[in-house]
Amino acid sequence: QALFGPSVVFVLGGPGSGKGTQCTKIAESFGYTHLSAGDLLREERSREGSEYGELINSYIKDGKLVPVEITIKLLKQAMMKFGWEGGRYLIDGFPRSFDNLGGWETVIGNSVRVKFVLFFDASEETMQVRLMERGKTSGRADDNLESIKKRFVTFQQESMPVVEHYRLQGLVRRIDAEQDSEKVWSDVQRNFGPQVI
Ligand code: UP5
Ligand code: MG
Repeated sequence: QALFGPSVVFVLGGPGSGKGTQCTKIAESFGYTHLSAGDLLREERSREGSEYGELINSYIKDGKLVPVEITIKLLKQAMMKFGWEGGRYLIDGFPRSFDNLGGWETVIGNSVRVKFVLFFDASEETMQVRLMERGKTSGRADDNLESIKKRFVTFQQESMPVVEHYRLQGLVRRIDAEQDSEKVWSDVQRNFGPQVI
């Protein structure tokens, strides 16, 4: 394990489980830099001159996982930009498949320490209601019923096995994400007290 490299907390959970909402709060309160893989992909999609724009757009709309090389490149670039040595990162929404995990291990491997995995657990019913509500104003290409259903399938088939992989390593801290935001936040905070940093 790297001595001075960055450390990361992976934040996983289904679409609309509240990852982004809680990561914003964690970043403010506990001095982490929040990197949402989805946000990085959406930025890259709209970046002038990006060679991946079209590709990213079609994967996101279909609720499929963008090829890991692209996601890793964006994550690594962001970590270099905000500071590699000693950086503390919340990586939101990655790794979401074994293929993602393999890419991480190949490119990043032991140069970054994975402290733990925060897992937001919520039912599809709850997540669907939240995403449909957000879809009224979000402008996100994937906040419609058809894409949401596809995102759920991808999450169950590809992402849950990664959560299970980390659970077997004793790295997963599960949060009941069905609760209202304030309650979720109070549970989340317990994982970032001085004793567990
Ligand atoms: N809300 C939040 N918490 C609430 C609570 N406790 N009670 C009531 N409402 C709550 O929250 C979603 C909505 O719910 C908001 O309106 C919020 O106010 C409300 P949010 O915090 O945004 O949830 P989050 O889990 O971040 O939902 P998000 O939609 O971002 O999850 P996804 O995982 O689907 O989206 P992401 O941006 O990570 O990925 C999008 C797509 O990018 C993927 O489907 C995939 O195609 C692609 N992608 C990759 O290919 N590879 C990657 O590594 C990452 C993404
Ligand atoms: Mg999000």
